[in-house]
Amino acid sequence: MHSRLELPRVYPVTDRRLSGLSHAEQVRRLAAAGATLIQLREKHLPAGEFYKEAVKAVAAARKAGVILLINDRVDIANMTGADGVHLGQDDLPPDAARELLGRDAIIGLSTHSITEATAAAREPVDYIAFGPIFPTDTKPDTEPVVGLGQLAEIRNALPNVPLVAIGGINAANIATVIEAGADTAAVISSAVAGGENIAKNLALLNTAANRS
Ligand code: TZP
Ligand code: MG
Repeated sequence: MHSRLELPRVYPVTDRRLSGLSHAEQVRRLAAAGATLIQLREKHLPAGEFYKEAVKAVAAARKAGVILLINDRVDIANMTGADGVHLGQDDLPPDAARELLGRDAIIGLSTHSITEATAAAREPVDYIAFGPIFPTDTKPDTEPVVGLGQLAEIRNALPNVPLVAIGGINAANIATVIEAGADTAAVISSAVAGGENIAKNLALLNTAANRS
């Protein structure tokens, strides 16, 4: 584990298709709605287009004073001056990303089992993400659902690790993931689906998360 990042309870992740908006516009709307930590997730554009979108999104994040992490692509995080990267198990390993991005970069790592999460805690990362907690349509190739029970087991095994829950989280169930031990819920569809609803979506998520 690298450092202790102050995680907000709600961590929105951008999606152009679900929102119908550019990443930069999603960052603006999410920041205006109170988000402080945002992830740019782009699975469909070629690298050059992804890079151009990321440049604009990083500028929007700077202007709004929010932290922006790039999903998967350490090179794009590096070149755009983003605050860091969110890595999957098949991306560059955390120590290589750390070497490229430097000690101040924020690095998160996705895990899908207790074994992966325990191994991730030994890496130079700032948080561990765990999921999918609930079924989700947003990531079709996702790993099997892990559930609240395994989330609680990870919290027990790794009491001090900054822990992000992901997958199928919405205003109706966000309190349960916080109660099971997550510091934060990463949310895609319940935050950005139907871009015009972002402010309302975030308000509902924040109210529900902070009630627990
Ligand atoms: N990783 C595990 S589940 C998931 C990712 C990226 C998708 C989460 O999307 P949603 O819409 O919040 O369920
Ligand atoms: Mg990934």
